Amino acid sequence: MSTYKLTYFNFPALGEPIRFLLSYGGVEFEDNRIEWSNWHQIKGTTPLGQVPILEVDGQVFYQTIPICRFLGSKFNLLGDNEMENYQIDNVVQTITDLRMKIEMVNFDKFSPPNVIEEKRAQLKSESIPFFLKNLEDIASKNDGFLAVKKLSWGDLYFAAMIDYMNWMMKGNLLEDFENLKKVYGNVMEIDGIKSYVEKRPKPQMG
Ligand SMILES: N[C@@H](CCC(=O)N[C@@H](CS)C(=O)NCC(=O)O)C(=O)O
Repeated sequence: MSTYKLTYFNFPALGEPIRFLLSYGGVEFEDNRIEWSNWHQIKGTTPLGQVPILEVDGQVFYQTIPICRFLGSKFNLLGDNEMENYQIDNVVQTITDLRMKIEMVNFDKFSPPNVIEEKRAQLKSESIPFFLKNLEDIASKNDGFLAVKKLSWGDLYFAAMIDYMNWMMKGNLLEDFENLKKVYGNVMEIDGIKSYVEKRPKPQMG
C-alpha cells in the first residue's frame, strides 16, 4: 500500500483540493500542516520553494493542478477520452484564474484601503459573476457536475476552492448559481469528503 504525505500550511487554499482527493480515494495520508514560523527552514527543501508538495512512497510531487490530475487518475476521476479530459482541465483552469484574481485583491498589502475596497467591489459586480456564469452554464449541461456528466477531479477541485474563495470574499459566491450549488453539494455529500471535513483541524486563516 502506498504512503502519502501532504505538506502545506494550516489553511485550505491550494492544499485543500489535494486533501479532498486523498479523502475521496479513501487512502490514509499524513496531513503535514506547517507553521509560517517554520517555513524558512522548509522552503529550501522543496523543488520550487513552494508548497503544496505531496510525497507518494517518498517521491515528491509538486504543482497543485498536476498533483490533482495525478490523484484524479489514481482514483478514477478522469474523463473517458481526450476531449473529456480537456473539458475537466478547462473548468479547473477557469476556477484557478478566478481564484488568482481574488487573491490579488485579498492579499494586496500595498494599495490603500479605499483602492482595495474599489477592487473588491469590482470583483463582486464584474469578475466573479462573469467567471461563475461561464461555469454555471457548463454545469447546467452536465447534470450536477462541472464536466462530463459524472463526478471528476474537477468537481473536487471546485468545491475545495469555493470554500477558500468564499472566505476571501467573506460571502457565498454560489448564492445565485443553482447548478454550481448542485456541483458543490454533490461533492460535499461524498462520505470520504464528509468525514474529512468533520475532522479537519481548524485552519489558521489570518
Ligand atoms: N504554482 C504553485 C503555486 C504554489 C504557491 O504559490 N504556494 C504558496 C502558498 S499558497 C507558497 O508556497 N508560498 C510561500 C512562498 O512562496 O515562500 C502551485 O499551484 O502549487
